[in-house]
Amino acid sequence: MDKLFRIIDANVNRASEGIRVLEDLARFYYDHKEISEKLKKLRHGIRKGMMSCLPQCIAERDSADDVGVQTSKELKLDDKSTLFELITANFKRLQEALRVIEENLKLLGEYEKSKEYEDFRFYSYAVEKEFYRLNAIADKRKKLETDLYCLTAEEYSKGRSNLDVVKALIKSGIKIIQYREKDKKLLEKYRECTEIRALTQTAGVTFIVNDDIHIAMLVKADGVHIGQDDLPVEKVRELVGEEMIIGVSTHSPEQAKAAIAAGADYIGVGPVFKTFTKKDVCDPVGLEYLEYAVKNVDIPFVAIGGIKEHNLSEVVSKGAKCIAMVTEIVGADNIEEKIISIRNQIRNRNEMENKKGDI
Ligand code: 3NM
Repeated sequence: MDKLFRIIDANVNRASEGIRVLEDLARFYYDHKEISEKLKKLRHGIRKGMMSCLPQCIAERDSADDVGVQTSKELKLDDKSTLFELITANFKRLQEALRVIEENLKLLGEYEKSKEYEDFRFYSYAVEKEFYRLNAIADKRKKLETDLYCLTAEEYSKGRSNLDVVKALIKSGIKIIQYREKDKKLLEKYRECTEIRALTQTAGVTFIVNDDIHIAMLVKADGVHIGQDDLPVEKVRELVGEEMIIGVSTHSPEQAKAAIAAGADYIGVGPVFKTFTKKDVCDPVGLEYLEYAVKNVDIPFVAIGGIKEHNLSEVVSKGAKCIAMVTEIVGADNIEEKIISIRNQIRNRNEMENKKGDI
């Protein structure tokens, strides 16, 4: 029976090492204090629970003659290429090790202790779920990193189709495109979104569908954007899952707080200026709400509403990192030239603001 301590020893080490990998990811990669603390406590609990039998464990340890080492080296089953794989492998390592400890403790007559390890295992399942959410949020944030967010609006596109506009946007290097089309039939919207998804997928462009959650899901868009009168964010999350981006239009600090608390991945902040593109939107909230967002909103947000080349610098100098524009871009004679010009302005204005900050 002493050999069982050899198994327990190997699995306490296996579990602790697995947790270490995860703990350091939470701490240094995701900067997530809470999850990193939970893992640390779990690691200590697993080690501490075995302190009483540590002498037997050490006595039975014989890593030099471990018959599994060579096989592990040869098989290369532990190769990983994504963070997701790394996270999954280490949670599985942890949970499998805990199960082995549990079973062996039972054989050693340590039933109560085995139940403690069962609790650790169940706790690890809960932390695993939180960790995946963290990973999904990081992936979504990456997809939202850009300076210019473009939306379709065929009625203002100077006779060009939504698809033509999308092609021009992609060619110009736009990284986020939202399909927004209020007046078309569902089937037509679905068909257009299917084509846009294919184009954006190939180009590595983030694709977001306005309002129509079912279309976003069917075409496997990266996200869906909803307004204040649409389904509650929590319910949309239930439908679309953790991986899909949910954006919410907000027009006041209260709406921003509510959207963030409900789990929005980004918010629209606007309308900054008067706009005729969104028919049922409130009066402009001016730059005041944008200033609030810059100071207080800690998820990505996009400034939107009436933003044109001539007033762009005001928005950028207030600190907006991502600007959404509809008519200024889809209605331009030459979309590519327009985008180059807008981006130059954003860059120049940001450089100016940074220099001011350095003085
Ligand atoms: N959402 P343009 S304003 C789609 O404030 C949209 O939530 C807004 O169009 C909001 O750039 C708006 O042509 C329309 O003014 C923006």
